[in-house]
Amino acid sequence: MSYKVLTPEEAASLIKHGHHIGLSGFTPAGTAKAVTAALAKIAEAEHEKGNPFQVSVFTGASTGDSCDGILSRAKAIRYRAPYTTNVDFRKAVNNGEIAYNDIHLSQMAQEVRYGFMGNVDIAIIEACEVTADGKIYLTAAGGIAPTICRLADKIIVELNAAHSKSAMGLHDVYEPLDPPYRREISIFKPSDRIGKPYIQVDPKKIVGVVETNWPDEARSFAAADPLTDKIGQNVADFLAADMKRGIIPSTFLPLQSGVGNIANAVLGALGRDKTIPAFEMYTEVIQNSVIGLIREGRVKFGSACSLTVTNNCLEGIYRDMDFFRDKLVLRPSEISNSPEVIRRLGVISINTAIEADIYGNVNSTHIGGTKMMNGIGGSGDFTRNAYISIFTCPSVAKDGKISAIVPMVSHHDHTEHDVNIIITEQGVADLRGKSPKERAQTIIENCVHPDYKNILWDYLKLSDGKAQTPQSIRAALGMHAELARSGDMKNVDWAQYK
Ligand code: 0RQ
Repeated sequence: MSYKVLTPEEAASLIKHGHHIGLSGFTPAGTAKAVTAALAKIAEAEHEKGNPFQVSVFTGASTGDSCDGILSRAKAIRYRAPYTTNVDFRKAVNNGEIAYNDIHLSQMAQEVRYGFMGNVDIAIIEACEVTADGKIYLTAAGGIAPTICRLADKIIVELNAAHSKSAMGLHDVYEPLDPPYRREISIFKPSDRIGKPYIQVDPKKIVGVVETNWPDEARSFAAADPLTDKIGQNVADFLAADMKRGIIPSTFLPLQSGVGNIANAVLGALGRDKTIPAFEMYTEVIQNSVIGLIREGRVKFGSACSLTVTNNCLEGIYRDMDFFRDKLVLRPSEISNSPEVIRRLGVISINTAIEADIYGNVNSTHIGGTKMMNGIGGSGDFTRNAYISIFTCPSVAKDGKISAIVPMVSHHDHTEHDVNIIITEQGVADLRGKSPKERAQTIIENCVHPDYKNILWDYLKLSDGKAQTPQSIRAALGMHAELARSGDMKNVDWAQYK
């Protein structure tokens, strides 16, 4: 080893109050773990002494508990961007303790490069190999690692033996030039490679290597249930029908799918539907279901930013790398989520909504309009630029007390201009080519739970309809107000708004 070997504690002691730290990883995959866990202990010790100790965290997407969880509980994060899924982080954000900047994942690296968030003091990069001449081989994710390695004053490498060296070669590392010199990103099919399999850094910037053996902290997903299966089947039926009538070419188009139980079930259903030919993925996250479909030959190629899979599944990929080598590529998030490439390839996007409104606007991030759930992630990158953009969700939440379809979303992430299809277990609303009034009819008819259909038809009657987008401005959030008042949206009484 030509670099200084540090303990996690020694490495963490290089990080000072007020520093901006940049982390490898995208979802819990490939994220630095040991140094952030040690940093939390330093923060706690400083807080006990009455000293301030907080850092800003720049990363690719969510991380694992050893980063967002431990640092949030230690009150060691001042600012963080982008997407996160950690429960303790969420609590701290919703208590107003952390400044959270929820930006599109494709924009994270470039906004750091543009200087929007300040400098990067220290990068902490998980690697499966680092060479004496400064080649860093990443593990299970691309994230923003190339950019933060280039910008950071110092780099700490977490050399993690839990990731096999067979991950070397999985990555295609490419960082675009900044405007006004940016050129096209020359990806014309999901399997195209345009970069190098490693990040090249100046070896003098690597201040130390921390040797670990710490598996990724990816969650496992709940098994599909009748509800998620029905949503998945509705998606598969819809896509098969669109292919049959020639809207989707017979070769099919690359798919993007979000994370979570519904996304996993949707992919399961697509894999089973043999009227859909074997397809490719141009996506940000590859979950267990996709790996199974690659093994079965149903998915021909997977381009992503991360392997967000269970550790068993990841070990299987590493073991069978000879099989997977020409079927997978991992890219930095600004490439996996590049609007330019998504538009060019004609990606079909499938993401999950928290709520949608009768006109097709979607809220993916906020509960009740104010409390952060996870973040927008890459859903906006894909939705805005997709060939067909799909949102899925169960028609009701919390034992039916909440309708996922409401008159007006309580927070806007994806607008009516970008959302093509909404799918619940009830059915499919195809919004393409429709006016707002036509969209309201098809969404209520096809996607709304029977308990809420009449409530939404009655809402529409509050307006005389003489508008492009009929709304009763006083009543538009009436179902949310009723939920806050009585705990059940079904109790809404439109009479008070007449
Ligand atoms: O609550 O956790 O208390 O049970 O929200 O909902 O149905 O379990 O669905 O796990 O797939 O998450 C949108 C959050 C869905 C996720 C979201 C409650 C519900 C439950 C979770 P509990 P489910 P999922 C890829 C692309 C945004 C970013 C994105 C997400 C909890 O998919 O973060 O797509 N997406 N990125 O009960 C109140 C409602 C509710 C509600 C659901 N209307 N009101 N609570 N819930 N609807 C990711 C990356 O970019 C890396």
